[in-house]
Amino acid sequence: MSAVDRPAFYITTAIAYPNGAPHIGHAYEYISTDALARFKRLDGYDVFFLTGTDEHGQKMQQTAAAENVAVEELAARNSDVFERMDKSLDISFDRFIRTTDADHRRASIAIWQRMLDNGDIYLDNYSGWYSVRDEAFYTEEETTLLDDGSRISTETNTPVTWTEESNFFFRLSAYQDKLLALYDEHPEFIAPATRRNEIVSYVKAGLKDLSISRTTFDWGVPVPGHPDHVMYVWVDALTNYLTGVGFPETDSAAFGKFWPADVHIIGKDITRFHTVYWPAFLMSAGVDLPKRVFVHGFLYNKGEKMSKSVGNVVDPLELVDTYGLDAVRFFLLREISYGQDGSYSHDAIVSRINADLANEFGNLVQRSLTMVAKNCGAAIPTPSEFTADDRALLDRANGLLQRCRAEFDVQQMHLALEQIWLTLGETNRYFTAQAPWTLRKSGTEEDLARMATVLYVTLEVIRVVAILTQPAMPGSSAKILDLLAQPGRDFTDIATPLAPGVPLPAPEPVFPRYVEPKTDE
Ligand code: ME8
Repeated sequence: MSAVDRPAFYITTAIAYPNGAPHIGHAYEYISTDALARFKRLDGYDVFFLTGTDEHGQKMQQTAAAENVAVEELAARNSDVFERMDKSLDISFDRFIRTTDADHRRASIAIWQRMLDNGDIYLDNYSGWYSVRDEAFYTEEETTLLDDGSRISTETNTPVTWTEESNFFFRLSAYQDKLLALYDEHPEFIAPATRRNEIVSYVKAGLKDLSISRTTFDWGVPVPGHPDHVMYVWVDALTNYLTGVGFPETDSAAFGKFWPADVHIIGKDITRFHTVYWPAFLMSAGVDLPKRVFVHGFLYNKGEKMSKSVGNVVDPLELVDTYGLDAVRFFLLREISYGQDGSYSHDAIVSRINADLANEFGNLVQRSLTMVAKNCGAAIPTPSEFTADDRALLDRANGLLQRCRAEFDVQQMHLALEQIWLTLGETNRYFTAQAPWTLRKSGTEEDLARMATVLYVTLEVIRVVAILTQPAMPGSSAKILDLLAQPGRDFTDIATPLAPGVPLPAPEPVFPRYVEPKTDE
């Protein structure tokens, strides 16, 4: 099928603030979004996967000043670090957008103009409590006065300062009913449901107009006709999702094909921006709304919060060096219920590597392929008639695609992987019960034929599983499919069973056990 015939699927991550190095929370978001993008590609979609960096705003300017570098330089340097990390993590993005890109500036000005033309932008005096770290305003009631006389946001514990300026405002208050109608008519717009409920209550409580320009610093997209104002960083940041597919050229092929986005993947701290402000901006600008915003949880290091601003950051690439890329990807996708908070620790990662990858999967691959190499002429064995047990297992493997698809469609990758591993568990039990090594020892013609059938069935399940684990573990899955000499790796290829007689390369271990490095005593 050519790209023209394939259905479109547009998926995005949040764009990160490049005011520091990426942490494991960022890596988690990219890996999970990547798994979703890869799944759709393998399932026949023409996927556009957008990620990148959010480079404007006061936070960036302040960090640059503190580090004594030009803000452009800080942004470029750190944006490169993010892009390099994406590549090291096998993130299959189609574009890495930077909000300092020229086309993004055009898109931001265009959306502003559309909101202005719709009568939703006006100039007014503003005073309020601003948190630079959150790049957000708080009302007095949303802040707490500390003993030392300073004030913080009650929700996020970040310092706030009293800010007074003449700002442009967006008439957010006018969108309360429209937003509530959206959540009502499209309950799938915000997931998981707990996030949706929070947002519905928040909007029901009433919306104030939103300050959307700044005059106290200049690192941002200038407001059209008012060069003394820069756009509030979130106006420009959210617009990246439109820039990525060609806005403001709404007649362009890319925009026609990919907008509205199928799903924005974000973390829980930016839900309000994506499910209240963003749809309101788009309604005002007369642009279709994204179909869904999926909110993932936060990752905690053994239960402890880490963030760039706090400084207890774990370098994702160090984890990859220690455990291997696919082990880290698998761990994050399998261990954490997508949409909920999760924790990682050395012991938890090692346990997934040794139990799920080495024992359940790697061992099965190694044992079956070694037997085939030694006893079946190093080629896909020729099965004889299938027994009821063989058929049950093959049917189960063939049904996996549908189950995985149902889970991936609602971003529940951990449940898809659980299904796959239940099937691997079943296959291990089958392999032990059928004991092909005993059949080989017996050596009768009948038993050898049965051994070939058992090995064929086992390899066939491994083939289907390896095709389906590609979104989670692209490298290792490809290696297994190489060991099975299988060029057909799309989901449509699942329906074509292994062809007997195809020569196989020498087996190699794919998922080694994690062994603690020896320490000097
Ligand atoms: O919020 N665990 O950028 P950012 C999981 N520029 N996810 C985490 C996390 C953690 N510990 N910490 C952060 C921004 N994240 C804005 C986004 S989008 C138009 C603009 C997630 O670098 C966070 O929730 O602070 C967000 O989805 C992403 O990492 C980037 O965070």
